[in-house]
Amino acid sequence: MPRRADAPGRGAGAAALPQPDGHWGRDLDAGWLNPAYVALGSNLEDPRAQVERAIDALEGLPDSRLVLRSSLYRSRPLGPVEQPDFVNATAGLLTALSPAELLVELQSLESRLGRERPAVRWGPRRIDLDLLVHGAERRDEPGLTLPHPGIADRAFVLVPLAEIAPDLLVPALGRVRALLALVDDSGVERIAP
Ligand code: A4P
Ligand code: MG
Repeated sequence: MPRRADAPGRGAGAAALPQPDGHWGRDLDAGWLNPAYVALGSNLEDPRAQVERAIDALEGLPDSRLVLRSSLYRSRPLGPVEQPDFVNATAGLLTALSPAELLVELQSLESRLGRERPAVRWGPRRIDLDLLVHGAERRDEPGLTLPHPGIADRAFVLVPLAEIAPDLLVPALGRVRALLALVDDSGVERIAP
């Protein structure tokens, strides 16, 4: 079950975040908030602890609130590199940060959590934080593509995302539950609430 980030262990209902149809509401401190979704992955040095630590750290992002956190999932590695299984999860935020500002914050969090750039593309890593969706944003710029280009064919993203936001409309792609129905999710297994 998806969990409200401020109430670990309690079910929260599926679609607690608004659809990405633009600005959502005004927050007294932070200004206008957009829903944003983040994918987390690790397959080095106690991956489960790495992902849990990273989700906890999302609570501290500036001008943002962590609203939803998925369960943790073990997944078979995707890609050409032989490497250990991953632990994956997703989180839902409400944020006043722009997409570029949020990506900078996620990358700085990766560094603080000890991420080193993998020696090979798609290689093993201690922690990876990808920005999946930011409101209704669509962009393809050096350094930032939205929605994240890997969403539609990655069961290790769609399974945890469908847990917290099955009705989320991923810009230009469709609803999460429909995208999930199109992928083979047999290599993704829930391991912790
Ligand atoms: N970038 C562009 N758009 C975005 C975005 N929306 N979110 C740029 C995050 N980053 C974005 O990312 C490389 C560059 O992508 C950055 O410079 C950023 O500006 P990175 O995190 O530095 O490097 P990476 O993660 O090694 O590369 P890449 O291509 O993002 O790898 P992926 O796609 O993250 O795949 N198998 C399983 N089961 N589970 C996994 O989590 N992960 C990977 C890595 C491979 N296989 C996996 C998993
Ligand atoms: Mg990445």
